[in-house]
Amino acid sequence: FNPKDAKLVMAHFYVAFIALFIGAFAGLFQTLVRTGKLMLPASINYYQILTVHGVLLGLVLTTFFIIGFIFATQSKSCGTYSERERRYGWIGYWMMTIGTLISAIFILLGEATVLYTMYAPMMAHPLHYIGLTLVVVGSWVCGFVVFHRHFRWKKDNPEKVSPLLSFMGVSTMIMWLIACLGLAITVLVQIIPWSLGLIPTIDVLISRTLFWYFGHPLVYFWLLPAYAAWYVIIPKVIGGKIFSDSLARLSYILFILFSIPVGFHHQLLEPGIDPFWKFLQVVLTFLVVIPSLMTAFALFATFEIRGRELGATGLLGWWKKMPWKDVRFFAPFMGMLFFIPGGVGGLINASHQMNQVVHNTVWVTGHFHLTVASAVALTFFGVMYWMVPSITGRKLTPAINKLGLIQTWIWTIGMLFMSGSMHAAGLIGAPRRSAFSTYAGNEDTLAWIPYQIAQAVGGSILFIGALLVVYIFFYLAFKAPNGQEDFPIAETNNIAEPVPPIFENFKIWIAVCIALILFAYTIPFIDMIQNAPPGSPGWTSVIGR
Ligand code: HAS
Repeated sequence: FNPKDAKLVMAHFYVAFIALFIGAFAGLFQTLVRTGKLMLPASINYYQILTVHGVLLGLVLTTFFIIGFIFATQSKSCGTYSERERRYGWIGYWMMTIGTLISAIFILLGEATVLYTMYAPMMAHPLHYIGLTLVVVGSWVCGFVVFHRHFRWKKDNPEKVSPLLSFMGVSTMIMWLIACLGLAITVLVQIIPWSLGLIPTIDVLISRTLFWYFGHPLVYFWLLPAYAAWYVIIPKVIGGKIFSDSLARLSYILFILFSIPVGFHHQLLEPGIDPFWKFLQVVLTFLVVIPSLMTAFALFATFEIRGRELGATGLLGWWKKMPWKDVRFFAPFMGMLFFIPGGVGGLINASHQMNQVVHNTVWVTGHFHLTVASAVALTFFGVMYWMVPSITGRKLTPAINKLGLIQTWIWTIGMLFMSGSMHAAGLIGAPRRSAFSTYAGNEDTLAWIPYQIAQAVGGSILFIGALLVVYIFFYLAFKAPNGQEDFPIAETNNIAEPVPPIFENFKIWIAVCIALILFAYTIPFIDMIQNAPPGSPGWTSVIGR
């Protein structure tokens, strides 16, 4: 692996794992506060640590790890970056790092206690938003590096199908860029002028709608790199092949198309949006489930084909043939298992009537701890265990492999307790995003307490899991013995259909994606602007209605 590319990748991973270390402390304190047994010192506010937790783990850890991962897999599959591409990679990295530091300072000063979702009506110090803008713009610069490397490869190999991992990196970044437009508009046009005092108020509905236009694809920005590992890395780790290159590409194309025009499923209970458009976006939400079902199908097929090669029989005979003692397989596999209830929870959330039961309860927190904090996080850990030694010229020793297996079990057990009790408490009405309160000894509230204690037990176990993975990361980066570690990239099964050339034509998919966005959002936005209540003229003064 090219050492200069390795340096760039590792720089991203250092920030990601430092974010995990600090974010995990904030998570532990949150679960303890919610039991009612721990009081934070008066100088620290519950929402401040909730913001630290959400921003560091949901935004910083993920974005830095994902960009490092895409750089590494692209450098390996397309060949190393040119000096110029690498220079831009570093520019993007420093923009993101400086942006993170600025935002972190204002969160720690208590000037930006607005949670990771940061939409109006809560307001932070303008520099917090400017810091986050730098993070996003830095990630775009990195995105352009990924595009450039991909199309340079295409130019050098005009007749060939592009490497699958690079295709996946490009698809992820296309979706990310289009999604970020919503965030950029609300932050630059509404929120920053408002927080600077240039405009007195802003339209909260428009701000939230623009945020969720971005917020839902954000979750697929987290998911798609994990899917890349499931489709391309895991088959190699188990000694098999990719079930179908075309199927994998098609599922990424479907994510480009359907990830974005679905933001209303986060706003189903919000007034001011016509039910027809909510219904339409719920239908589109169910369409974005299809590529995940395709992924599940492809994974089962991969496991079964490999199992049969090794002599397995029957429907689930493959189970006995998998390399359970190899953390590179075991950690992502546990992530896959978590994603089954996580996905089912998503379907429940997206169903309009059921959303009324779960919205704004701690059920939703349980849902995203199964998806991003389990399926995605365990896959990232599984990748880190081999990627760090592989690109830095070290070895994943048997002892560290074993420690990784223990870490995966700790995370799994902690999450079962924490997320399980979050789901249960949510169904009996426990709100999300709230510090401990018995609401003056209300009976319903008292029923939540045992679940909140179970959450704290799970949260404490998870905290140990987080410390362990951070330790393993730094050990692998600095202390593990020198050697060679495999960079596992699977080949495609030769019985699979060849990739249709249209799959590589991103222009078509971007055009369809934009058409779908315009269809799903134009009339609702016209409605919102026309029906903006008097007193929400921040929007008016900017647009000049
Ligand atoms: Fe979600 C809220 C709907 C997926 C994250 N979601 C959130 C929030 C986050 C989040 C962070 O409709 C909270 C935002 C906030 O702060 O307010 N979500 C969905 C749907 C899906 C979905 C329909 N979410 C995700 C993923 C996330 C994520 C992925 C992060 C990575 N979500 C919602 C809705 C809300 C929501 C509403 C708003 C709720 C509210 O009211 O506020 C779908 O994409 C899920 C599809 C997934 C599947 C599972 C496929 C299974 C696979 C594994 C196969 C396993 C194998 C191993 C092969 C259908 C691929 C098996 C081996 C054996 C032996 C069995």
